[in-house]
Amino acid sequence: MTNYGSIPRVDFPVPYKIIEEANNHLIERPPEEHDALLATLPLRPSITPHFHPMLLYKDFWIPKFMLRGALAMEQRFKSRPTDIFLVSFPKSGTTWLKAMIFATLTRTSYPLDQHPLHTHNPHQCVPFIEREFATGCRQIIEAIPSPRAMSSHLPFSVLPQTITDSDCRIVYVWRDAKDVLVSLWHFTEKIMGGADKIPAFEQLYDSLCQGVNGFGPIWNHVLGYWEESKRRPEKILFLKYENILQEPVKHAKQLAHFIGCPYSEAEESQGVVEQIVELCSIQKLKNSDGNKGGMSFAVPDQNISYSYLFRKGEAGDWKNYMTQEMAERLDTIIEEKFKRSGLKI
Ligand code: PAP
Repeated sequence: MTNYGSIPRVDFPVPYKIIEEANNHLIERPPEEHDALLATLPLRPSITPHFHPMLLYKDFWIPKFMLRGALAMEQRFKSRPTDIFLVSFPKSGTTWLKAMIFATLTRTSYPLDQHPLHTHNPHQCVPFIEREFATGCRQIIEAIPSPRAMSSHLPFSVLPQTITDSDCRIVYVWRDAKDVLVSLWHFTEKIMGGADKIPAFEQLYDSLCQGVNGFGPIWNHVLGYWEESKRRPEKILFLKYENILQEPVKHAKQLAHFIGCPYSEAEESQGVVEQIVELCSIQKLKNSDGNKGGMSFAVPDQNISYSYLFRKGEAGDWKNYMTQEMAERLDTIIEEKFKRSGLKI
């Protein structure tokens, strides 16, 4: 892969600007070619009311809207060898890793004190691929210059072959399912406007334990990428949220190396890695202008403020929401599923 680290990149636009500017002329009719297939799949309402109904596809519960986008990508998405995909189960560190990837790729394009991450949400910098395809934005994705960074919540088996069979890189981040659940519950509460408007925490917990929630079962989501990362470590970087929290600088270097723009010795001695880590820290992002306002994203017709994506950003908050018994039950379910894989929770 090309090494971009030493090349000054002066023109690296924020993809969302392309999306905004292109709104009037590049958007196509949302794809409908798979609607007949979608109509045949088992359907369930989502336990989190802001999600679209979920369809059972290849043993995963995928929000219908996202599945429509995923299937459209099979024919319509043209990958490039330099593409980078960040993939995650929702609430596992997506926003953080989007910031890290974008900041790493663009560190020579902007002075860090004027970096777009001060004024834009990481989701504006790294588009969510199945969402863009579901809303007819294929041409916008094509308009992004290389190397493109994009994201997905799709399980490995649902990713289009144009990605899985290509040379592009996948960064996968996973997180303790107990904290994923707490984060999801809070996010849902904010979107719906209060705890009284959403299912009780215990209901959400049960649905996660049963594997019936958006993009779940969570264990199979993680295992799909784990197995593939063992087969092709040069293609999939498998990261854990809690490990990045513990050693952010080490992981920032690993990430930069993996996506083809390693830090030079000069950068390391000048403290650039630490500066990138700081730029992407939850404290910095939470207080930046780009993340305070209310913006609509992710799913059409929903007003999801970017500020909802930043809460505590810690490991172990589940202790404030779950009994020991609940924690052990969920851990045991996942340990059992991971048993033969070599992966430890
Ligand atoms: P998404 O799937 O909807 O994009 P995602 O970004 O994966 O959400 O998850 C949000 C979680 O990441 C939140 O966790 P919490 O609710 O337990 O606090 C959020 O606080 C956390 N998060 C966001 N940005 C950062 C960051 N820069 N560093 C660490 N954690 C972060």
